[in-house]
Amino acid sequence: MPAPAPLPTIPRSRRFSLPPVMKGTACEGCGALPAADLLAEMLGPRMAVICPASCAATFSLSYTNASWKVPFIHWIFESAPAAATGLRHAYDARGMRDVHVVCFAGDSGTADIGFQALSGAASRNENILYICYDNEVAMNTQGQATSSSPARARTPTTPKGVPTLKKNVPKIMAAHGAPYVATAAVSHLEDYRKKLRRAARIRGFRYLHVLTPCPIAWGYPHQDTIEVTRAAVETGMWILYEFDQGRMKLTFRPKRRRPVKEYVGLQRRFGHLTPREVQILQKKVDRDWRELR
Ligand SMILES: Cc1ncc(C[n+]2csc(CCOP(=O)(O)OP(=O)(O)O)c2C)c(N)n1
Ligand code: SF4
Ligand SMILES: [Mg+2]
Repeated sequence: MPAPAPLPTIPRSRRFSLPPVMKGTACEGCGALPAADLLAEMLGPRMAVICPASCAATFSLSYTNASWKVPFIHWIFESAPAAATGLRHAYDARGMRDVHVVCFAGDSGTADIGFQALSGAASRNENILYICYDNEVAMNTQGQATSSSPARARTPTTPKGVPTLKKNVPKIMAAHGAPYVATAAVSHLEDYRKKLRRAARIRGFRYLHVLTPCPIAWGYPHQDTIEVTRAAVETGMWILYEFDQGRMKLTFRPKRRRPVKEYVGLQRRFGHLTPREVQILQKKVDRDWRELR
């Protein structure tokens, strides 16, 4: 029987200048793709990836195409860290301790349905690397709000804006005593690269939380993914830091923080906000930074 014709792929944004480690079927401008790309570049080929239901699972496997060039398991939504635990122990039993076992999961799979398994694996200090790519919605099922959605963002399930604050999963992971916890963003790839390198050297539970915008859910032109992510970091809406063996360090400090309105103004999901509401968001960011200092 002739081999099936390859499925058409959507071209990737020209702004991602990384080598094509991944060739998935993500939408153009998908922030999750460079996050996966750099992971594959840094840790491949001695890596196995467990990915719960999510956009990443969808763009990683389609029909007969697999994007990753390493063992890849598309796992059920709620228990990727439990599966990773089993795989880790299986590799160890075979003496394959140098293989990195990595969970690559969305924010809903991390902060909501997968949280129990995540907390369990962190408490047991399992020797796995967990990467949450955060597009701040459950995008694979049309963009419902998650507990990682930011306050006031409009989603299909919160048409008037999310009424609660974004859950701070990295801090919760640090409170578990995990040896390495860090945040990252696809606008600051060198910072992300360093954190992947550091995480790869440490044994025990490691957690990276990467901000990976989705042009469709956030409402901006697909070619602006890097600019939008950079605005998140430079306004202080997303803070780059690490907890290395319990010691907290900021890894990027904007010289002059840009006003929050420059970030929210780029996205339709915040288009309903009044100047007063933007001011409230600004005050919250100012408070967070004062606390950090
Ligand atoms: C037990 C269970 N409930 C619901 C779903 C449907 N489902 C698949 S992916 C998904 C959302 C995933 O959101 P997230 O983890 O943020 O990843 P994203 O899709 O945003 O990349 C949901 C609700 C499922 N697969 N399994
Ligand atoms: S819907 Fe958004 S998160 Fe999902 S693949 Fe497309 S751009 Fe990426
Ligand atoms: Mg998501």
